[in-house]
Amino acid sequence: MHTNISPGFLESEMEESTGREPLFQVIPVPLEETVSYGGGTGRGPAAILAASQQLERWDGFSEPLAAGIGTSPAIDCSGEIGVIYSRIEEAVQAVVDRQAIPIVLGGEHSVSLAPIRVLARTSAGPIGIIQIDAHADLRDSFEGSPYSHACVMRRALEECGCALLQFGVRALCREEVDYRRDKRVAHLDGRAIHGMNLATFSLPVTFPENIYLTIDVDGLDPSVIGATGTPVPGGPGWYDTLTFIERVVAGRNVLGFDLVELAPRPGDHGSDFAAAQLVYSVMGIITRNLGAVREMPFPGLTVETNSNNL
Ligand SMILES: [Mn+2]
Repeated sequence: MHTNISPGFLESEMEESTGREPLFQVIPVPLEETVSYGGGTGRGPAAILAASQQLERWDGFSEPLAAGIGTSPAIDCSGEIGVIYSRIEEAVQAVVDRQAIPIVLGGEHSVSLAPIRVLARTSAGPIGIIQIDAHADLRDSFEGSPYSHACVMRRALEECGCALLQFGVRALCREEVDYRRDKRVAHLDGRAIHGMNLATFSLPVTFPENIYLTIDVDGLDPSVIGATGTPVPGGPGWYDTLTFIERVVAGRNVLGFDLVELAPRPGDHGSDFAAAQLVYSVMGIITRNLGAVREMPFPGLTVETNSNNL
């Protein structure tokens, strides 16, 4: 049953079907169940899809949509969390089966466990998770639920045996600090990133080749995306985040990614648009890493040297 009344991602710019299967498949998951502070994440996917209509095809380097972007009907998020996970896993599995890249739009961060389960199960080797987040999400249980958004990375580590690198974390509880130390979870926290030249960052050579990227929008500084349930000051900015993603993706295989926790609020189109742009920019980074599209950087600030105009 088709229940998705939102437009497809960047549908306004998609041309007639080329007969080729799209490389990217967007799966909207409007889950809002365990959010602890401000609500509204259930409206995140629709807001991102709406904002994506305003994106330019050109992302600054290439036209990622040339690789094809499909959008699935929104996942039914009614019922028990286990049933919801099954529905998400089924949708993700269908994308993986045709060797495309699933992109899950949350919804609260709990949704990430479903694509991680599928990819950990189907990947040839271990997968490494790159988590951009203000929070560690490593609690064993939160407000009575082991499937709370505050526990999602703990579940991914324990259920799926993934490696993990956290980026931008700056709000932790003692339990999480201890767990990170005991499990030797790699992390570049908000304070460490400040003033760091991320262009020289490289993942440890031992980090898995197959990676999954999970972007909690509260990972970025609230001045970039403020529309989220639990904003925390001191996060990485726009270009720091993109540079970091370029560096971790380089030479690796991105199996899928998600963007979660956007909680749209009246009058703040900027947050919705930044979230849509971030999704599209990550598509661009992936396609260029694959060599799937022609790369042609902006000329930058080069001054035109036509002497007739001087
Ligand atoms: Mn999170």
